[in-house]
Amino acid sequence: MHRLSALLSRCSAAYILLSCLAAQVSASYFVISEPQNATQWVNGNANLVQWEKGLLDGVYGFDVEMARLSQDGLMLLAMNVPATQGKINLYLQDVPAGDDYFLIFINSTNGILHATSSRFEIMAASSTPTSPASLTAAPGVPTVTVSGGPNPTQQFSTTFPAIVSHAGRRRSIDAGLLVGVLATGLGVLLGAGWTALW
Ligand SMILES: *[C@@H]1O[C@H](CO)[C@@H](O)[C@H](O)[C@H]1NC(C)=O
Ligand SMILES: CC(=O)N[C@H]1CO[C@H](CO)[C@@H](O)[C@@H]1O
Repeated sequence: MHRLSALLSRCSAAYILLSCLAAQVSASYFVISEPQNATQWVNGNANLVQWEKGLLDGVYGFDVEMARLSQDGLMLLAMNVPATQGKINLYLQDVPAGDDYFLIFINSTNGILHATSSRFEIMAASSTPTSPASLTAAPGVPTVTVSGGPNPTQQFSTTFPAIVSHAGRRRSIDAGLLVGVLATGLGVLLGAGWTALW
């Protein structure tokens, strides 16, 4: 966790900076059960991501990001993943091989971190995994395509539809934000007028 916060605090993209400022770790039960430490993913394949979480924690969805321990930068993989889904597949394309990858489940809007995975390995296309336990892609769940390495200017590869259960809350937050923005704008206008008078 310490390493992650160090990593996040070093990141520079404005959007990530916002997450860094607000970063908080949610306290509820939330475990990424796949990939595990021994998991080896191979480029050119769909690979399974699976999670378990508390039912009553009020988390209906999250954003999936991937990072490396040895490098700065995040890969933004999927936004608004429905929590009840339980699993998604990641299809890898030209992702640099390395044994220091981990997944981050976060709400990148408010910066609340839900879970991080164990460290796992990504292998070059057509490599043969040596670990016996690597699970194959699950049928009937969405597959998100991931290409390339960390890139600070990239957007989320896939965005799922907005999570409906939060619609009411989001509207009220937006209203609050709007009032704040209007008030700030008014303040700036008043300030400008004041300066002009003098
Ligand atoms: C992230 O948090 C915001 C604000 O609390 C909320 O409106 C949004 O639905 C959350 N994102 C997901 C994917 O649940
Ligand atoms: C907890 C953990 O990360 N254990 C091991 C996972 O695998 C790497 C090598 O791939 C080991 O260095 C870690 O000790």
